[in-house]
Amino acid sequence: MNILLLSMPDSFEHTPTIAIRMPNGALASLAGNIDPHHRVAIADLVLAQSSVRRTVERLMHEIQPDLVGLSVMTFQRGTARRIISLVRSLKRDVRIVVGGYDPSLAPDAWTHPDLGVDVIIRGEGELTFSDLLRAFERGTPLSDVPGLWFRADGDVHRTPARPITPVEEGTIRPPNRAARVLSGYTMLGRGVDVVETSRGCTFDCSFCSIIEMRGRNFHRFPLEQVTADIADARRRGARVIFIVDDNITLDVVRFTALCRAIIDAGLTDIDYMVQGMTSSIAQHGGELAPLMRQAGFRYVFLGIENILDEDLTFLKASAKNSQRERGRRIGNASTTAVDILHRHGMLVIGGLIVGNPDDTPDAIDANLAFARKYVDWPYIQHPTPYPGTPMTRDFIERDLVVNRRVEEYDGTTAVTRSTHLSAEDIEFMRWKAERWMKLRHIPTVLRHDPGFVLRHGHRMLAHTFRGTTWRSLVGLESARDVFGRYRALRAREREYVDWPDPLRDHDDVGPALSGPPNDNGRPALSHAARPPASSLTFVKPSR
Ligand code: B12
Ligand code: SF4
Repeated sequence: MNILLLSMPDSFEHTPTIAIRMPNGALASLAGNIDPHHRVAIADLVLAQSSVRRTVERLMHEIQPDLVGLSVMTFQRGTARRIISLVRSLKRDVRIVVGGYDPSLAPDAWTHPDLGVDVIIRGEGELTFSDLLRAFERGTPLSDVPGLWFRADGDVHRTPARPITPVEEGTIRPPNRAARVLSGYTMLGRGVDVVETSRGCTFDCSFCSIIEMRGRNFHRFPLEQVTADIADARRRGARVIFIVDDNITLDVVRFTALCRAIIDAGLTDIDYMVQGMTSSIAQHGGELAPLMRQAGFRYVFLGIENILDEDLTFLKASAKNSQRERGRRIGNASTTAVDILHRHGMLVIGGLIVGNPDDTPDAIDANLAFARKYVDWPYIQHPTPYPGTPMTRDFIERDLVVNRRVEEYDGTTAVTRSTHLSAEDIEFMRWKAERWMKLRHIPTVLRHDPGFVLRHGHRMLAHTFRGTTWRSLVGLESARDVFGRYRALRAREREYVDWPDPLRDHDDVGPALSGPPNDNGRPALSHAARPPASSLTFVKPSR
């Protein structure tokens, strides 16, 4: 079969395409795990952000796909709908398959007949996608493939969930990067790629989608497979690698072994980026951090989440941010973790969440002050009610969700209010403070990538300070005026595809809280069109 796999062009405030254009790791992994006779092409549309329609039209013409697969996050839902409609207009009989976080956690947002999706793949995709292609080729019933919702005979059918894959057994083959047909993956001008070394997490932070997506579990890829994968990315030009594991710091012994394996394999000329828990770094950093640095780790994204205990309790993120002595919690681990990483020459991307239900201006200010003082690059977000997370239910129950347009659920648009502050005020506070924190990081980037900063520094600054004018610089306009302009620009940026949304005229497009349950039995929260529940049937495999 001819297969075209697409990731969406939508990016968000903290990953502007001028500085960061990373490949979607899921698509290469899917491509590496289908039968070898298929002809597969991967197009990360973030590489063609200003020419999405033209690029899709060209690829459809060149590849003549029998099947198009799309990987979609919740804030990319609207773009995905337009792309599906465009693809269908170019080839009526093409099969459309969607997967990733949004289709998995809000499948009911993907079943409207006018949308044209044939199959929704839920959760881990490799084995399900491979089985699906076999079923299409052999003409066997899709009801035999676990992990699907599919359309047949005018109805949407759901098959049983597929169990999580034990990746340590070599069941998942390495990604197929050769299938990528667009080029230009860069991070501050250097070639960038993504690598997975483990999957899953055993924590249950209330804002995170991972638990709803795959339950609480942790699986490790064999280290030889990981170093071979890094070497493959390197051979193809990557000089920066983002390790996309959900929580690599769950198993510090194995993380240490990974650093040693990278060093032994001579793969230390790469800048690695990774996300980690403050508690693990604070507790084990003494041994881990020097090895990380030796292996080439440069940026560590720390999930600090919040520095106030009440907020951490709400986010259910206290345990992963606790500093302990003899098993007893003695405080927040953030400053210790930051300090250890800094002492070993690494830079901290500070992940914080402000605008929680009971946040006051002082609570937000305390977090912003912390970020100003301790982190090198702020990655501050607002609590966002993604489908299926426990936090989403909390916000709804307290009637704090003020914006149901999921296209704006990008993490830096405040879509919920607190009991003390409006969503707009929360976003304004973050936006105003964060721009200056980002500016402060430029000299560090200049030292590491002088050519890039000299060529593109002005565009990075223009992006960070968009909305600013000479009038605002000399004080003739207020920060609120600039913020208003920034928000208008941001709204325009969300129009990535010059093609109508096939569901724009449907009056049943709206909040749908009580959609059909997810695989784990909880209701999905999706803010989009869905068919009447009566048209959904649960099928048992014929075997
Ligand atoms: C790495 C990562 C990033 C990287 C992206 C690197 C890249 N280009 O891939 C960075 C840091 C840049 C990033 C940014 C953002 N991210 Co992010 N990110 C992740 C993370 C940690 C891992 C994703 C990953 O690569 N996993 C490995 C791959 C192999 O697995 P996978 O993506 O799940 O794909 C599997 C299945 O989903 C499925 N599948 C996926 N696509 C498809 C497509 C088809 C056709 C099929 C059949 C199957 C299929 O099969 C795959 C293989 O098993 C997740 C999860 C987490 N724990 O936090 C969040 C996560 C995906 N991000 C999320 C979000 C929201 C964002 C941001 C908007 C910022 C934010 N608010 O958090 C931005 C937006 C990025 C942008 N486009 O501008 C959310 C998505 C929630 C949702 N419901 O949409 C997650 C789940 C985190 C969370 N908040 O809970 N992210
Ligand atoms: S520790 Fe990280 S990956 Fe695990 S549930 Fe919390 S936010 Fe998600």
